[in-house]
Amino acid sequence: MKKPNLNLKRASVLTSTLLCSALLIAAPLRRELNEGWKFKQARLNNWYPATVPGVVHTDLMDNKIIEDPFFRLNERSMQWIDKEDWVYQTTFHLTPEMMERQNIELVFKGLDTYADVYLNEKKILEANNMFREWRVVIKPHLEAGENVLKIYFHSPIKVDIPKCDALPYQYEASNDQSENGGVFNKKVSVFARKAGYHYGWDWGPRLVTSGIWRPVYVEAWDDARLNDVFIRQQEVNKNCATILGEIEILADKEIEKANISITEASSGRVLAGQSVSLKKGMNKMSLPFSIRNPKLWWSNGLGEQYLYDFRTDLTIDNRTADTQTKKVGLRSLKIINQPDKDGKTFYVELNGVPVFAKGANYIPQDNFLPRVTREQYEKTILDAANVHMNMLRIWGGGIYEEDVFYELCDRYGILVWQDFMFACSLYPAEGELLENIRQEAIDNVKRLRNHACIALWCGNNECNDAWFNWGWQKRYKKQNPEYEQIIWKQFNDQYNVTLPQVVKEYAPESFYWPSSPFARYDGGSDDHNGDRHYWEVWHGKKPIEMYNKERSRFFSEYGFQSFPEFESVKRYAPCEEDWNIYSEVMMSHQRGGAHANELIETYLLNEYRKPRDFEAFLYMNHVLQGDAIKTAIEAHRRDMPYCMGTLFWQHNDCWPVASWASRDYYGRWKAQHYFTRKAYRDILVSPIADESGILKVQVVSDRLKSCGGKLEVSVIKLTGEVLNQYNRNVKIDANSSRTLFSIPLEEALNGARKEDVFVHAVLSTDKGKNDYANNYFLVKQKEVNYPHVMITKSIQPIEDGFEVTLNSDNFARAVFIATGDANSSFSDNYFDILPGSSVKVEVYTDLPQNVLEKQLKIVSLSDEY
Ligand code: BMA
Repeated sequence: MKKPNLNLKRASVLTSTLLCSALLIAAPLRRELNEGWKFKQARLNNWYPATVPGVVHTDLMDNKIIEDPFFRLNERSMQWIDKEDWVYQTTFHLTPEMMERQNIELVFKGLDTYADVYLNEKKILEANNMFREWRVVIKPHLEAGENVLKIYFHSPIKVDIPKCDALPYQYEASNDQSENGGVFNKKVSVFARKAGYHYGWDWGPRLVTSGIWRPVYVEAWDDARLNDVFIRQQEVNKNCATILGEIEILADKEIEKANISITEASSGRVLAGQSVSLKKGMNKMSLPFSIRNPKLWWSNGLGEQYLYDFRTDLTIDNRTADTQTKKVGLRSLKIINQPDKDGKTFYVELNGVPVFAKGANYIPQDNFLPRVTREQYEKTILDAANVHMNMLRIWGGGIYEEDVFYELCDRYGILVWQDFMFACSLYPAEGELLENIRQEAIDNVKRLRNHACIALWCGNNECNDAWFNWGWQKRYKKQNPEYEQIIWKQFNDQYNVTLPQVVKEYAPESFYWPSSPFARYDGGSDDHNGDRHYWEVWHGKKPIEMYNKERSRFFSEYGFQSFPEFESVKRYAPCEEDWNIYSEVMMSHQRGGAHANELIETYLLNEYRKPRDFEAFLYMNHVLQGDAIKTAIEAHRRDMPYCMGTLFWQHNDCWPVASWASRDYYGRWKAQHYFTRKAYRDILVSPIADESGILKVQVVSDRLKSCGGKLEVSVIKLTGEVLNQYNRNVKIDANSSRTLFSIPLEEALNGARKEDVFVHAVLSTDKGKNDYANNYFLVKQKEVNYPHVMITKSIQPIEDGFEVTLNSDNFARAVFIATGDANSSFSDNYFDILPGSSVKVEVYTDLPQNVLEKQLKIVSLSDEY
């Protein structure tokens, strides 16, 4: 289990340049403007203190003007905020040393969204895209003493409603909750280059923010500075990495002689160096170099995540004018999308090896983005790495993530499927707006292209499928064929021309995929080409066992809903009257509506028996969700190499809600996340009975080397009697999926009834060091004859908590342990205890032993009926 790395470099705008500025006289000076800010409603006069970076909702909360929007029904009374304009203001002095520099610029890493910026009452910028960075020359407008920086944020709703009203047609935006925002059917989200989920989603509230959401700083420099460094990996293999350092230098005058070099910081070895003359303006140069026998970067589970520190130095007159260090993992990464006998493949090839992608879809961690801490980022990525994920998909309705997200993915080996920020909508992509989109793409491709973790760039989420398969194209055509043509042209210009051009120009070795899911340019997705979002289980109401039948070359989405666990529910719905999934409060935290609740209930009663109360319902909902996704993951892995990826929907929540997430907003793992940890291990042992009455055990290995092992398959009564036990010595091929055991089920059952037994398969490998176990049931959970269980516990103190040993007389299914409202975490949960056996769990908690003894709740499935 990987633990947080406390020494992780702080991701801030103040990176190496600032550190060096103390030592090197000429280096650019930077000063973050994060102090002294105040804000007000534009049409009123009361100023309040503000936090920068931040957004208006959190500032209103900090000043006790509004309550927590996530609590009970509070979101509803906060819809006025996005219809107001807001003003943020601060004053600053620059040191004489900064003021003396020839060039002084103001840099905004992010403004949300329609922002007019004034310096000393002079308008210096009109920003209109949350995802772009803005840099303004301010030297001419600066005062030697106090400077006033004021930012006027226009209501994104008021700015965009007229654009919506002016059109004879509407742009589709299926998740925009305009009614909840009090603007009827005016789906304005498509007009703003702003995170789509702010306007509501089927797991998210409508809270449309404004604010200085990323750092703002002043940068002062003389002569020249490094504008950008791209460590372009042209070809990497185990013998050699061929690299081009593509460097942009901005000079304020002609400089006859400068020197540029790239050094491997840890060894001090200079890899490339060149003497150059600089012209006034932007200078672009390429420094080729190679590294023999490079240490390669691997995704989680396949090897080390080695990162080189490449330092680029710009020297003028023997003084370092600027320096930048990039941490870079060297790897060859390709997406193999080639015709084969079944259709067209879709998989990651890393350092020449086909990699089965195991992971999840990721949405922003909060509606109020700037308050997500580094610790939360680290936990989020570790919660992926520690359940053996190797990929996260940054979904297109959120944001291009913070730098720290990608640094952590580089560090822990999580490949990133990066969507551009477009989802489930059509966008007015022409003229200025298309140019705005192009600039946004350039900013973000340039910002992220050095990260080893970036696996691919993808045009959007589901827009292509929506056009062809959800009836959108037909609807426009019916309304007016001209509208269909206009919108399709914009669509094509955006996803099939502009975005791929940007990727080709700024990250030439990267792969661009027009949409997710995608199969071909003239139609929707399918099951034998490209990637697929499979929602027939859940949205399509198909039975869970369909996961065992449906195929794809790469499942980039599928999911199953659950509510958060009871302790989490109590934080946002604390009143007893709330404790019913149809209560007003619970419904407001279920954005799939009553329909989604009914789906959970229907699936639950199809698969399990009736839970005895609300709390039991929440627990059983978790087991249901966990079992469903476990079924899907195992099926997808068994189907490799036809299928080469499985990313469930979704890794996290942005507020407390019923959703498809496997961890709730407060970071608590649901059953699904614990089940995922087992299902995503490097080796999967997956028993399954097929329709012809054969019980087989399939073993899937992601390892790059073959290994031997002992496979033991037992058919056991839930009360403990072993009916049959089979032992096989097996060889497990590298990167393979094979059936290593099969037997007629009748024979294995030995006359026992399916309802009374479970199949237990264990593979022991690596000289007995590793056991891979799995339990399998031959009937639906509601038909299993779970006997009543007696679980006894004993508790031993350990560092940071206690070791709890649980013993059960009979088979105990999905044993859930909880410590009430205490903030505890568990080494495992929702685990099975075999009849007459024990399981040891570590509980990390602040509770003293006597309180834990009293408070520890232990539940298993048979108790909850
Ligand atoms: C997928 C996503 C999201 C959505 C989820 C659940 O298709 O792309 O837009 O939230 O389904 O419905």
